[in-house]
Amino acid sequence: MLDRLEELQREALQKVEQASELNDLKDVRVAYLGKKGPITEVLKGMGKLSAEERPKVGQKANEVRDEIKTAIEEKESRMEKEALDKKLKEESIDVTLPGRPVRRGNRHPLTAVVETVEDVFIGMGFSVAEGPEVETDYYNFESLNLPKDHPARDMQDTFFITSDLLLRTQTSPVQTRTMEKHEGQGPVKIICPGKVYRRDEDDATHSHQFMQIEGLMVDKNIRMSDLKGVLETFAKNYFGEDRKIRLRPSFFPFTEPSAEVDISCAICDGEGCRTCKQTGWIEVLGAGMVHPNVLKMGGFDPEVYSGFAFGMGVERLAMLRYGIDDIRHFYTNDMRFLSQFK
Ligand code: 2NM
Repeated sequence: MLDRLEELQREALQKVEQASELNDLKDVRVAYLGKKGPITEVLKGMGKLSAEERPKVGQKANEVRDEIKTAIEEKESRMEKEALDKKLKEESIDVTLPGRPVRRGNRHPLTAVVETVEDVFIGMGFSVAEGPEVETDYYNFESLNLPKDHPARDMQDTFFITSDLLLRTQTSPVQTRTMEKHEGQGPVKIICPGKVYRRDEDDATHSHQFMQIEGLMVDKNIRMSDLKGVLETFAKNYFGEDRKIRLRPSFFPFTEPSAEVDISCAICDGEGCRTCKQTGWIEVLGAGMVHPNVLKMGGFDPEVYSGFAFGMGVERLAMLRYGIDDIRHFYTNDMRFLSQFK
């Protein structure tokens, strides 16, 4: 019987050795240590043994059972540990890996230009004023000294919503609205950036929707030289320290006198090139002294107050700054274009 027990032990330990999964060990446990297993059988048959043999066989059977049990438990815990190690390794995260870069957007080039121009004028003490894009005939035309029969009011040029409501054709109505708020008390120093609308055929240089920045300064003793100084400071800040400006006589219904303002070409430094059409100058602004009628309608006494105003196209500023040849690029939302302005 002792031999039989040793044989069982060898057999069981070998099977433990060969077990490749936890289920195999379970089988070994049931087969050798279970109630119907061979060791239990041996113990049951002990009654037939002599008093001398009985304790020896009993002791051996207990030893064999303990050895098998220990072997199973050791292997079990080893396998469990291996399974856990494997899982941890497979599911581990390398926290030292560099992150996936977040795609960074950028401002639209027109927004960038507006903000740059705003900074220049804020630096000279101006505030930024905004107003509605849907305007009344009064604010868009009447208050700006554009009489009823003026060609700019033509259906050809203006998007009318009703006979009295329209999409503003300039940002000047914001300036009348701001003057009204000041109730005849200076100073007024504002710039008005924003979208404006005109019934144009779209081409490389025209769009039915575009952006303008207009400026207005009203106070006592404002003169043409103040306008020149402010615009020269703008030209130098926006286009470069070496820029010069020149004023040519012109006409606008809301200013008198009026001028076209040229800035010396930043590309050829005034020598003449393709961009300035060999003139050395680039036309960038319209400007003038605010017409007395406009001051009056804004609530200011033209005998006491005077002012200057100016206006410029944002697309044109952006096209000159970045060398863009077609205005339609600004509105087609092509990422190949837009992502170049980071
Ligand atoms: C321009 C050119 C000249 C202008 C005039 C006014 C106002 F409201 F004071 F009458 N705002 N903007 C003005 C003057 C605009 O744009 C080319």
